[in-house]
Amino acid sequence: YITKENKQAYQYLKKQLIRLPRNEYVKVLVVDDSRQTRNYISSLLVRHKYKVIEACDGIEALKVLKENPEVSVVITDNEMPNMNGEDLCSEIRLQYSNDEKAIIGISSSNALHLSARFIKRGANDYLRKPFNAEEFYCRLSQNVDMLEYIATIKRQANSDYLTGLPNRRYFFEFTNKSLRQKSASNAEVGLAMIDVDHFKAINDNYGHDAGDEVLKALAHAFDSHFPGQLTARLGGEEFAVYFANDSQDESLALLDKFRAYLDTHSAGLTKHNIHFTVSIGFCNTASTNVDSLIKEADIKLYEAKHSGRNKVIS
Ligand code: GH3
Ligand code: MG
Ligand code: MG
Ligand code: MG
Ligand code: MG
Repeated sequence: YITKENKQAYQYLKKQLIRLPRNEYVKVLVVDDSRQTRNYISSLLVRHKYKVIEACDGIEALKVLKENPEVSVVITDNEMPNMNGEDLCSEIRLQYSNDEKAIIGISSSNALHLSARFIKRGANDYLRKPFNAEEFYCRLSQNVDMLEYIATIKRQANSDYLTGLPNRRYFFEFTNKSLRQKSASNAEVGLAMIDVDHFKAINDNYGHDAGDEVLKALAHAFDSHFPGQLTARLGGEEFAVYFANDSQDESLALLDKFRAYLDTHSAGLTKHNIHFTVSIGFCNTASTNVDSLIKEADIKLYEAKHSGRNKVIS
């Protein structure tokens, strides 16, 4: 169904060379039982630098999605053997949310309300065949924009603006989910509370900006010292590390190495050569509730503070 109109649109686009570099990161799954239609849609996508993968029916599409988790858009026909497009939408929505994958239904059927049916089953958009290539590009691009907006908002909602670390909200959601999963196996987890020593004095002596710089340097140091753990800024100059896969000895060794590293290297981490240290409280139990873990780690942190600071207490 390469219409004259489509051909004209092709020529137009060729001249315009509308190319969005981000398309190169977007992988689209094209689902249609007609090889000719698949080839046509794929050629439109490739022309705009999208990555493309194909499937000939709903069953194969689900398999392809499982094997290619990076696919973010599914463009699907409705009438296909084994599993049609509407059923495919429902199946996709059982497994993937709207913010992970966009679905665009495409059909030449005259069936009443097919567009509404597609959307009710979880599609984000619908195009009637034969379609205009430019409309196709616009709608696809809008759906990709939407996925990107959601990803940006999610990233911002879950991270701390100053340090870029996961924030309190993310930390609680992640650890509570992890603890629920672990409670079945009664596995032990560890939690450390890390607090900068005499941070108020740093602000007072060097200014608030220098204090911010210390917090950023500290967050940066987490990356190399806790590569397999979740680290977060819970607020102020208070940070947490969640150990889901380490023994108590391993966790304590990492924490004390971190503490010692800051004691000897922290001055070199900031512009103003500010030497700073941290106190750490650690607990390790089979709790199912992150609040109780934090409470326990906080008690240990308090002990670390009151017995001289710059130490790890468990
Ligand atoms: P301690 O060793 O007992 O932990 O003493 P401290 O001075 O570190 O603790 P305190 O709780 O008295 O002071 C924490 C200070 O952290 C107070 C607050 O103004 C400052 N603070 C909180 N958030 C920020 C921030 O984002 N940037 C800066 N620069 N300072 C912050
Ligand atoms: Mg078909
Ligand atoms: Mg304090
Ligand atoms: Mg402090
Ligand atoms: Mg504090």
